[in-house]
Amino acid sequence: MDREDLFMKKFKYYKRNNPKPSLEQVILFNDEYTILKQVNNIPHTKNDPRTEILGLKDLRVWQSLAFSDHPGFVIIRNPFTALGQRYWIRKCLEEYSKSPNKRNIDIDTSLNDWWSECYKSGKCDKKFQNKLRWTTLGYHHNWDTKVYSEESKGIFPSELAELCEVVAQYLGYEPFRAEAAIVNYYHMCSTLSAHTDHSEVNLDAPLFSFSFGQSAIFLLGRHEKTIEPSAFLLNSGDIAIMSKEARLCYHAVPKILPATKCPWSDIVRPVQKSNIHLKCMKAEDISEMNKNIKENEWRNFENYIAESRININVRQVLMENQITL
Ligand SMILES: O=C(O)CCC(=O)C(=O)O
Repeated sequence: MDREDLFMKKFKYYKRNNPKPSLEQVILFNDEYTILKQVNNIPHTKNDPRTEILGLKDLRVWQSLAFSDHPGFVIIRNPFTALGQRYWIRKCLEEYSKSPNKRNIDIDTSLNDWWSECYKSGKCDKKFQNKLRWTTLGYHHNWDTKVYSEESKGIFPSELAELCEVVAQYLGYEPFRAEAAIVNYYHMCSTLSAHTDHSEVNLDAPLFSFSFGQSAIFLLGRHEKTIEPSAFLLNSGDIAIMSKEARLCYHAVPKILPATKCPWSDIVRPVQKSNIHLKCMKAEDISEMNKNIKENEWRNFENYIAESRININVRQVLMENQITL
């Protein structure tokens, strides 16, 4: 007898709308959670000088959770500032969505600037806006062959690589080189089916997954779909890391849920030039972060994220000493 696909069973359960699934078994990161499960807070006595310009809070207040049932899986609970959330949401919409990054909409259009095109007529073309489902950065993920190649590769955004470096250092996963990313754009009815991420040559390097906007139920299973997955609620700003034993586990997103908190709307404080110690930071980087304080600069992005979720999924492709594929 075939062994039951318990992953699919759970996926269908959380996906359904009528009747709505119970969220009783979903692992929520409220304060009671710490009593129920193992907490793995990494004490940091020193901040990293890059945090503020990357839109991150001081490392000393970050909260990371590890799970005894899922070794290698870690969640850092929203370490982003409100301004940082705005910065990364805007990057994904305005910049990472431009060609030559690859996008699902490339089949239908050759236009470079999807975000500007959405507002071409002066008001938002929602139908066109909702067509963007993914973009790929760095080594482009090949959805058919699942094989990366040197011939299909763009420049990986340096700020995103630096963000991953700070998170990797915090967790002690060094050295990590961000070389490929998928940015997923979810609407309220979107799902992502069960899969493993196994295209990378380097399957020891962790995978960093950043969530912004509306919340998601994230299912994490094991190496076979016959094992029942756990359901986690990912909220805006949460970073999920799949490392070690969890790196090759099945995972999926069966449901997007309305966010109960909108951390991108919390009080925004400007980044002060005097706080930035990084040698490579330029005045433009600070103003790029601070421009989203102005409501008129931020409004269109806020409207998008009020009904959407964005996930940035970053991988190292090559082995530590490898230069090309
Ligand atoms: O959206 C998510 O949280 C997961 C995305 C994912 O698994 C992927 O892009 O491979």
